[in-house]
Formats: sequence, C-alpha cells, structure tokens
Amino acid sequence: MTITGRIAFSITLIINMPIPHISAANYNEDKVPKYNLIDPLKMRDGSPVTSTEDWERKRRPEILNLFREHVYGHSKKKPSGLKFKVIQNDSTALGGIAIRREVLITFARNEETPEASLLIYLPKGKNGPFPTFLTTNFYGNHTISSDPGISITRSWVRNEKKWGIKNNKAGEQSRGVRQSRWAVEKILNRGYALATIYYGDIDPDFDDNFSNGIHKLYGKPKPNDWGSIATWAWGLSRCLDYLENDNDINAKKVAVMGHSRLGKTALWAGAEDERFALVISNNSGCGGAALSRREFGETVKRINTSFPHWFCDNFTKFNDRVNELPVDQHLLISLAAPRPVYIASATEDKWADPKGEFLSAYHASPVYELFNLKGLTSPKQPKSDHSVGHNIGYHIRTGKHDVTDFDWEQYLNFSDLHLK
Ligand code: GTR
Repeated sequence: MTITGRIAFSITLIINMPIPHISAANYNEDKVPKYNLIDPLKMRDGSPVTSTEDWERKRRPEILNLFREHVYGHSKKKPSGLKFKVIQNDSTALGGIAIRREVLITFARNEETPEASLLIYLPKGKNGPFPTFLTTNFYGNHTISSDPGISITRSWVRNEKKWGIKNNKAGEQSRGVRQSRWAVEKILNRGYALATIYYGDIDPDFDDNFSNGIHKLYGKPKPNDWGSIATWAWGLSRCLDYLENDNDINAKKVAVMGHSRLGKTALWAGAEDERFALVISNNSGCGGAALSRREFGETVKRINTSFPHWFCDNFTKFNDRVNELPVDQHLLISLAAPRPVYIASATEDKWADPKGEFLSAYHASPVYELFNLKGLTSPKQPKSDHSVGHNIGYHIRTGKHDVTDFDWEQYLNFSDLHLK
C-alpha cells in the first residue's frame, strides 16, 4: 500500500472504530425497536388540539419549549450591539450575471467577539426584490464558488489536507472547493438570490467547553442553554435581520436551507424564527429530520458522544432512553407548519436514516391538515429521484450524503410553488 493509501486506510479505521459503551449502528429494519410516536395534536396534559388557534397559542409553544429545554437549548435574544456594514457590492460578478454583495455582521463592540460575513448573490438584469435562499456553509463563503471576489474567512476552519487547509486557517487553495454543492447559477437564473454565511463565523465546530464563538459573548451555557446548532440557527436569524433591511431582498420570502448538521440547523432556525417563509433540510439525519426513536444509523447517544457541543447538555439524559424524550423529530418538522417544509434524503446515506427522515415528514402531516393543507398522504417512501408533496415536500435521491444539482432543482421547483 502507498503511504497515502495507508493514511486513508487508517482514517477509515478510526472513523469506523466503535465508541466504547455504544453498540454498533443498526442498519437492519427488522431490528428497529418498537416505538410509539407522540401525537402532535395532543397537549402534554392529554387535551386535544382541535383548531389552528389551539396550535398557534398552546401546542406549538409547548413543543417549541420542549425542544429548547431538552434538545437544542434556549437561545439568546438579538444583541443590542448588532451592526451591519456592506463591505462590497460588485455588479460584475460571475461573468456579469450577478451582483456580489458582502455584509460584515458584528455582534458587539468588544473586539474579541466574532464577526461574520454574509455573502449575497443577486440575479442581475432581473427585477427584485428577490425571494432568497439563506444557508450556512461548512468551509467558508469562498468555498461555494471559484469567484475570486469572495472574501476568505478569517475564522477557525477545519483542517483539510486535500484542500491545503492547515492550522485551522483558510487560504486561496480552498477557493471554490465546495462549488459542486451550490447551484449558484441555476438559483440566479430562476430568479432567486442566494445568501450564505460560514457557520464557523458564529461558532467554531469543535468542543471547547463553549468558550469561543458567540458563546464568548454570552458566557458558558447552562444545561438547557444553546449548543452549537442553536447558535448557528441564531446566526441565520441575525442574517435575516439584515435581509429585512436590504431593498433587493424580499424578506417575506426567505427559504432557510441547510445540509447535514446544517440541515439540523435549518430546521431549528425555521422552528425558532417564524419569519422564515420556507424550510429545507437536506440529509439532516439524527437530531434533524430523522426519528430518534428508530435508532437506525446514528443514534442520540452516538451523536451526543461524538459531538457533545451540538445540543444542550440536557439532551444527554436521553442517551439510553430515547423513548422518554418528550419530543421526536416529526414534531420539529411540524413546527414549520403552516409554512412549507421540504425534507430530502439520499439512498446511500444510511447513517442519516432516510426512512426515518421520511417518516418524520409523514407524521408531521396532521398539523398541516389542521390548517386545511395537504401533508404527505402515503406512509410509503416514494421511489428514488421522485419529488412528492405540496406543503411538505420530500425526495430520496440516488447516491451519497451530499447536495447535488438534482436536490437544488427540487428545492427550486418547490419554492416556485410557494414563493413566486
Ligand atoms: C456526521 C454526523 C451527522 C451529520 C454529518 C455532517 O459526522 O454524524 O450527524 O451531521 O456529520 O454534518 O456532515
């Protein structure tokens, strides 16, 4: 074996190494434990939810609060020192088809607190204000396109040898490395703006006992205070605060979208902030769209062990007793109602439990029906590469854990139905 081969082999071994005290992931449908799902239309005290008023005034706040208390943690209010500054506006971007705008977001005067850069592409030659996709990204705004004008993040980034990222610092070498996941031109051609922020600008994605990122501004969280997912979602809301004041953006038509851990983030952002008009979760898995009670692929215990900083500490109490969780992820999806929500899976993404992601979407349907909207009507997962649903959209794409042009095509079609 070559040296690179040996390194790759050892990395694979490490990733697949069992974590002590955690049983191996289950991928066998016959071994999914029996479970009862919580009825979205029944209050904790057993009283039924029979009207949209009951939902809005009682049941929705009850569910939201349970997720805050036991899963993602309570988030902080908008900081008083929040400021936005447009630092560039270039109408010759992407060969002249787009306006590239960058907005520097500062959260407080204290120099040690983070600053974030919001990248916006607006379609040129079309009439705004534009409906917009707002998303977080994994490696810095400059990785979503090879556009040389995007500023390189100065925040902590994950080291990635293949892209020349060393010492947790991004550089020119990583420009455009993630462009396959961002159908920028397609989005602009269809008349949407795209806005994105690097999640590490809000909170670096590693366990540092909550001392860096935005946590620095607010101090160490209590067991029911925000973990990193909630901070990233909060960051998206701060971006929306800016978008509300940008005349080129239709802030009433902003779809929040994310992939994987950032798909979990998009779902939580949509739940916490009802200004988001539409919510899209791509391959979000455990702690995202997938039902925790199925314990298929990644489990609550596993995720809390590998990523202790993502959720609030209270979530760990349920590591060995998911059935006692007062929520499950279909209720998270129901928090989007009556706004449209789209859930997407991938056939090879077993770790994220595609069937569990679908079932969550399906079991959120009664809440949409309460609003006289159609949810998903069949409990059977649709065939691959075929989008279903009007208010709750779903597809399972052939292939691996990723975001592809096919996924974006479905999000655009779905958004056309609701945001155009
Ligand atoms: C995995 C994690 C998943 C998913 C994914 C990602 O390691 O187990 O929950 O979030 O990372 O974000 O890429």
